[in-house]
Amino acid sequence: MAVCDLTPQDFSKLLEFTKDLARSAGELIRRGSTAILQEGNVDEKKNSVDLVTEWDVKVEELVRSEIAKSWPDFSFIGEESYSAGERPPLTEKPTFCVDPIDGTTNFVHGFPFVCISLGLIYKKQPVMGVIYNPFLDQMYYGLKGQGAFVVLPSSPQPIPLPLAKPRPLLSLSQALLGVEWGSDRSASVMTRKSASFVRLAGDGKEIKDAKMAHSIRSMGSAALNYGCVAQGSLDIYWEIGCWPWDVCAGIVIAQEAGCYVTGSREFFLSHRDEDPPQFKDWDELIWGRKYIVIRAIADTPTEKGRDAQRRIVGDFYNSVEEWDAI
Ligand code: LIP
Repeated sequence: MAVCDLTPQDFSKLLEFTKDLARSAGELIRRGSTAILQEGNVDEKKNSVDLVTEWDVKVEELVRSEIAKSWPDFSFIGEESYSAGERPPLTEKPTFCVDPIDGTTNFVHGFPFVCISLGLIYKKQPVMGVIYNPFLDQMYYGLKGQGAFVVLPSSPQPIPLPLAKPRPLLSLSQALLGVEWGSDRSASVMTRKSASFVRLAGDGKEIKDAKMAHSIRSMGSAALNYGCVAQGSLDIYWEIGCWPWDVCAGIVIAQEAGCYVTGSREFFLSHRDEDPPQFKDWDELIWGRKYIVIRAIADTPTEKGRDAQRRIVGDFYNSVEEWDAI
C-alpha cells in the first residue's frame, strides 16, 4: 500500500481498529479514574486550571503504541506528546490526531463527561473520528462520506446521527448553546467571554442586542460537545483555545451528521460560500484554535437548512467577541 493511497477497505479496517482501540483506552481511563479519585495525583500545565495526570500520558502511550503496531507508516499528533515538545509537521500522510483524555478537569473530579478522541487526518483533511466516553459507555463515530453514528448502552446497534429528523432553528433565541470556560482566565479574556455570554443569554429588552438563547451549557469536553451537536442535543458549540486533538474527530462526526463546521469569524466570513467538505484550508481551520459547529437544520419553505446554519453562525459571530488563544 502506498502510504497516501488508502482504499475504502483500509478505511473500514481503520474504523474497526479505532473503535476497538477506543474501548481498550476506555478501560484504562476508568482504571485511572479510580486511582485518581483515591490518590489525587494531578499536575498543572500552563496554570492551575490546565490539568494533566499520569493517566493522560499512559492512555496516549497505549494508543500510540497500538497504532504503531498496526499502522507503522502513519504519523501521530497527540496532546501529551505535543505538550512534551513534539512538533510533527502535518503532511499528506495519514495522521492520527488524539486527545487521550478530553475533559481532564472532569476526569479529576469524577464528573462523567470524559472521553478519548481519536481523529484521522488524511491528505490534510479530517476523515475519520471516534469519540468514546467510558463512564457513560457512549461511542460516537464517523467516516467521511459514510455517515456518523452513536452506540449507546441502551442500544448496541449503531444509531445514525442526528438522533431525530433535523428540526428548523429560526434564530439564536431558540438555541441551546455549548460554550466552555477554558484555561485562559486572564482579565482580558474573561471580560470578552463573559460579555459574549451576556449577549447570548441576556434579555434583549434590557441588554442591547442580547439574543436570550434558551440556555448555555458547559460540559467540559470539546469532543463531547461536537458529539452533542451531531446528535442534535445542542444547537451550537463555540470555543476559542482548543487544539486539533480536541476537535479533529468531532469535526468529521459533526459534518457527517449534517452539521456546519467552521472556524473563527474571519475564517467563517472568508469561506462562507464553500460547503465545508470542499475547504482548501483545512490546515488553517484545524490549527486555528477557534471553532464553531451548528447542528443540522431542516429546510423551511423560505430557507434551506444550510443557509439557516450560515445565517445563524453569522448572527452568533455578530454577538460575541473574539480574542487570541494562547
Ligand atoms: C479541554 C477541552 C475543554 C476545553 C479546554 C480543553 P483537555 O481539553 O475539551 O472543553 O474547555 O480548553 O481543551 O485539556 O481536557 O484535553
